[in-house]
Amino acid sequence: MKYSAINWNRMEDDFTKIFWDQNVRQFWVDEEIPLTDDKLDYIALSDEEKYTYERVLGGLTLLDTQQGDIGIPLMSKAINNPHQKSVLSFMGAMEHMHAKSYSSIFSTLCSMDRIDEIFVWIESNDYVQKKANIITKSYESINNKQTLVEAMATSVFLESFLFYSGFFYPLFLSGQGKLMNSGEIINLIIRDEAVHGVYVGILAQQLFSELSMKQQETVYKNIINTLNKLFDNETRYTNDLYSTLNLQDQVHTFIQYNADKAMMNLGFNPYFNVDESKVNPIIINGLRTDTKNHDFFSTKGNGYIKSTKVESLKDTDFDF
Ligand code: MN3
Ligand code: MN3
Repeated sequence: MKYSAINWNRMEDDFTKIFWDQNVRQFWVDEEIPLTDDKLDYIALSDEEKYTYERVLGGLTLLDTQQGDIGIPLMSKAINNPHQKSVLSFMGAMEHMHAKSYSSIFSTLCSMDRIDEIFVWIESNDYVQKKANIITKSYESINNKQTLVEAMATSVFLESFLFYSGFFYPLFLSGQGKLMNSGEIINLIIRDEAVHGVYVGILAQQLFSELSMKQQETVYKNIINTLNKLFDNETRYTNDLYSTLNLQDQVHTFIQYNADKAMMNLGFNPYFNVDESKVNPIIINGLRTDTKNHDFFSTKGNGYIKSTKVESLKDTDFDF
């Protein structure tokens, strides 16, 4: 057996180098974003708002932990292309950065006792646990090309759909000028997840096209089945988290909108057919990270001033 080294001068596909570059350009570190200004906003929140904000970030922490620990390594192990493995590993490191950044927010806003309560809640909430279970099972079932495509679809659901039930609340608050610095971290994470969802989606589409018609039918059916299972659970999760604030209906619409995006990242038709006009404009506006990253002089939504060249993701970055 011969061991081969990665050669970046001989690429095996025509898109992975673009994604490597994009991931590197977007690199950021949570500690470089000042968060202390959010403290006063947090204190002014009602008990219900504080509770929801903390649980929402707790749920997001679990998803990032899983994606970094289990999802990305298992997908990477199952593919052979060395450059694709590199991009996945880079993305995996960022998942750990995301997970850590929520802890930075917690340590700025909450007492140690409150932080401990969040992590106890993560382990005791049935919906969060069920979601983690569905995702982990999908990754652990990888044993051939079909199950790899299915796991990659689950991964895209995580990146492009499931995160958004959590992103909703920080976007909702920062859209009203509250907790803007934490909102900046959320924006950086959203920018990363957008690239992750597109990249894993492309890998899944390539493998899917190599399957026979019959295999494709089965795989598609399994993917839709997973989507429905995750959506059903996500509906219960958002009812549980958001109904005290009466935001659950808005969140349902928003996650359907994002589930459609996930389906499109996988090269499939939208499933729920919820377009942008149905989503609260505050949230849609908050998703647009492009207007903030170049303005280093404003204090609004601009905590991040690392000297690495920061460029927003454009649709044209993904024209091949
Ligand atoms: Mn992440
Ligand atoms: Mn990700």
